[in-house]
Amino acid sequence: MLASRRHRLRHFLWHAVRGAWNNPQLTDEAKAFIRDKGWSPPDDRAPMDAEGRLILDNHSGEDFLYMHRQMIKEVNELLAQLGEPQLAAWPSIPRPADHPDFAVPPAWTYSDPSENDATNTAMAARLQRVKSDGYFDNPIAIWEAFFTRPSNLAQLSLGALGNMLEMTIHNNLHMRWAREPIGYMPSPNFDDTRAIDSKWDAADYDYLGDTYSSHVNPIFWSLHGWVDSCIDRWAAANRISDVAWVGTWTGKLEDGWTHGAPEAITTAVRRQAMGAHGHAHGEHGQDDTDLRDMEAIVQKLGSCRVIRNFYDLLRDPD
Ligand SMILES: [Cu+2]
Repeated sequence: MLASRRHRLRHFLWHAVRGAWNNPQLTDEAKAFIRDKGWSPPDDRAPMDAEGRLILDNHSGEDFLYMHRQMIKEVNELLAQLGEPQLAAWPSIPRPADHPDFAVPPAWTYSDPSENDATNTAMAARLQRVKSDGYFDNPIAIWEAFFTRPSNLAQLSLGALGNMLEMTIHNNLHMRWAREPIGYMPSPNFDDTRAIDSKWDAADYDYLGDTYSSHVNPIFWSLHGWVDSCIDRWAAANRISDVAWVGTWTGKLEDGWTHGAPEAITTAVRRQAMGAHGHAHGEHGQDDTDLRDMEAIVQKLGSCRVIRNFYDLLRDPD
């Protein structure tokens, strides 16, 4: 169900829009286009400023925590309806060789045909490092200790915590547990003239390094379960029983959705999961204006070359 094009596009676009919103390369025309389609973040709330520095006081980190909490909640609801067990969060980040189920997949020879040789070589080396045992000790275990210490949590707003988590431990956990993908989906930054090819909608495209596919991978839910538990630790450290969320952006609210109960998974995806076996009727039979709109926004962002993904951190120098 999570492999549907609709759900992939929602997750991809949610990350892409907010990640690009303050990028100077994103033109006013592109922003107006996105706004017009109902996909702009409220109050221009984005995690980074025009220089790429984290903004810690605008509640955008709450959006990150809230949106993924919503995804977890909805998948758990679906699983309950299907009589399947609930998602299980990592209680702590798995240590090297500790959990056979959560062994770190081996590094591979990174070879994205859209990149040059030097970049691929550098990305392969970075991948080796992120996946090494030493990388668990430093920085992962240090980040984990920092983010779970109540005295630290009592000094951070929830939005600051969300942004810091996302850009440090979370992004790197995605790449540490990523397995060699079935192929490299061309970033719309390179190929903005065509819609994302439907071959990337196949269930085995579950690469943790790409927001188009990461949520199709079971590790995503373990990892995000740990991230989600940080909300509860933060609330406990601050003696808050009911979080007063400000950042609750989950993407465009489709018709019939309410602000009180936004949905990260569309009703169409739900219907598909619950409905008839065999063909995914939800994606064809009904109105797919939302799909076409999302595809158009992806191309617009790509034309400005502003889409970033988890794998992009392999490109960043240490
Ligand atoms: Cu996500």
